[in-house]
Amino acid sequence: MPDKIESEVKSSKIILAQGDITKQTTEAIVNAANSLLRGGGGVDGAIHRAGGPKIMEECRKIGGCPAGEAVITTGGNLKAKYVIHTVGPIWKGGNAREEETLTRAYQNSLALASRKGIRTLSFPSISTGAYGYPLQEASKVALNTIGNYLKGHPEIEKVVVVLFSDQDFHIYQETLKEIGLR
Ligand code: AR6
Repeated sequence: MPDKIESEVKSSKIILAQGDITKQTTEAIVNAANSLLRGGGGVDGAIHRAGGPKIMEECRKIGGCPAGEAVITTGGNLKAKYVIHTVGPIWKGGNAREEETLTRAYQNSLALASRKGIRTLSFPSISTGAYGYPLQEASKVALNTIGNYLKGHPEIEKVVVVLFSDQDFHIYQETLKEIGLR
């Protein structure tokens, strides 16, 4: 019985959304950054454009973030109060510990949110754009890691995974069903 309750709680806490993560109203949004924290294209570019120069100023002070780790800045002009910057792995074929690094990127972002008292946060699909991680495999890593974290961390109330394209959204939906969270 307790298992069932746990999985019900867990599933209702993970929400899939389609669109632009910069519009999210969760307390924090997660950025798929690079290890220099110097901005770039994709979701990183969109977050810095929408959030304004304050975020980059803070990133410069922090200096950098190795792959698999996470750091935090304020949200600048965004609706979100914070941006958690994490760095996913660059896909090199699957034998370069990509899965482990991607798992750590999600885990460390969630752990940082917990430490900061953040209860609601949004993730993009880390590493599946410029860094080339195959989407279906990445969706399993993302949703399993978030689901496992939420089991032991009731302080996090809601995690939104924001998918940019229709196709990505459908693949994540299928994965959520497959792994039993929907
Ligand atoms: N909202 C939500 N998702 C988005 C948005 C958005 N506004 N824009 C793009 N995506 P990517 P990565 C999706 O390339 O693969 C940057 O230059 C996109 O469709 O942003 O981790 C950094 O500086 C894809 O599914 O991140 C790094 O150098 C997903 O976000 C590098 O790219 C991730 O794509 C990081 O590459």
